[in-house]
Amino acid sequence: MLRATSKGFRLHIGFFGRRNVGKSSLLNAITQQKVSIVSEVAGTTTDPVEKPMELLPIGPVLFVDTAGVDDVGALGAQRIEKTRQAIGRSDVGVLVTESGVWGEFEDKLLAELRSHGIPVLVALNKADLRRPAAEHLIRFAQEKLPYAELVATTGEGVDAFRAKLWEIAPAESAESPVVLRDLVGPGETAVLVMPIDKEAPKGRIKNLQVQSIRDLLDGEASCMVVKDDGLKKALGNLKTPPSLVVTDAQVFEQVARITPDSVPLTAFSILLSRLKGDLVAQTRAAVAVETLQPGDQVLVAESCTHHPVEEDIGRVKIPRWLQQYVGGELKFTHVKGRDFPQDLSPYKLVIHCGACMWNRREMLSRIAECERQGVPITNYGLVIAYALGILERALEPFPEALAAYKEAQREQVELAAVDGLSCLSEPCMSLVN
Ligand SMILES: Nc1nc2c(ncn2[C@@H]2O[C@H](COP(=O)(O)OP(=O)(O)OP(=O)(O)O)[C@@H](O)[C@H]2O)c(=O)[nH]1
Ligand code: SF4
Ligand SMILES: [Mg+2]
Repeated sequence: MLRATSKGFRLHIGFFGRRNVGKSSLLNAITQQKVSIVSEVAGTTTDPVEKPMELLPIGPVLFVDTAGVDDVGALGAQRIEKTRQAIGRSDVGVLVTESGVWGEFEDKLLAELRSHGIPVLVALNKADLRRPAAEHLIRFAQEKLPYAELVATTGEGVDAFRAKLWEIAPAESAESPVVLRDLVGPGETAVLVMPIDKEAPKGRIKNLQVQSIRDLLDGEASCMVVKDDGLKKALGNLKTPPSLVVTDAQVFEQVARITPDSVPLTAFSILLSRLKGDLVAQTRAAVAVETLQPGDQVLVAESCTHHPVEEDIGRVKIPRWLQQYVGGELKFTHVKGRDFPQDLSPYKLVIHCGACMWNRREMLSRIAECERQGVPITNYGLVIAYALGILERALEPFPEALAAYKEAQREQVELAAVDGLSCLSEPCMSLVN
């Protein structure tokens, strides 16, 4: 079953502002549905409310209605944190105010939205109660800050608001993301290897694999989908070798053995790192495994809460391998979803899932935070490929990442020579067993 556009590929549009300014009313007006609860009581929305929709002409979007962030107190602090996280994953920020009201709060919020480098649209709501103040409009014009006047409760001005959103939405939001079609030319063939074992959810195919098929078809390429035990036969049946083999990292080793060296090979998780994260930075971080020492703390993070296969990799396989590799116990902390520690200083390394359910901005914001705090962040597939000694081969389709990998390895070899540490050339094979 092909899925509709997944959450990760939608343009995320966040609504932010004080309590009671009409953020939820605006979401309901634009979607013409009762998505979010509206009331005259300030602080009605407590957790972010998400609504995916096709917003023409922008395309697939995800609206995120947030809690008003002028709260104080313990509960307020939690809300503020969730709203802050929602800013981190927004591609466009809508700053909702009551028409005629603009204070220090709005200044700070605007500055925070801008610090994330996203376009901002000011929604001057409740325009039926008060006209916008002239001084505010002058300021918006001076700062080239787009705004729209509206009355969310009647829908007045919502069409103009939608048009403004289209004007400020990042140009690339209208383009389909390229998953792998740049690696497989029109008329060429890619082979996708998907192990279907007892852990695979029944009747379902992972998001990225579905998107890969669609992407190849959009690029006028062909695609052959096989299970790992069918790969040898499939390759033998092809008259022309495929331009690329992409495999699930779980069966990387077997697939690498079967696929001739002349055929480029990579993993879905490496495609994910390029699509959702920063392949160069996450590759360098995979090599940082070499710096781990017994007793170090490692953070293992997953973007969603419902993937038993990833859970097994994150909780069992990667910890086992890393501990054997460093020759002693490591302390693992596992987190899921948006539950990510603010202080990363205890951790030597962050190992993240592929974040297939997230948009790129959110993953990039997480990577940027790790970099800011000086903690390397890699992903499951990159660590597995590194463990199996096939990361170099798997990076061949991505010259920039390959160069970063070789450089990081050189640096580690130099460090090892200085410290008299062990080799880098004998990757540990125990992860697969
Ligand atoms: N007159 C008028 N009232 C509005 C308008 N938009 C919203 N309201 C009212 O303002 C109140 C708050 O609306 P909400 O949409 O719940 O506001 P919110 O910003 O989501 O509030 P929190 O979730 O508490 O942060 C409700 O009573 C709405 O009916 C508008 O354009 N004009
Ligand atoms: S845990 Fe990560 S990689 Fe797995 S399904 Fe969730 S978002 Fe995707
Ligand atoms: Mg609300």
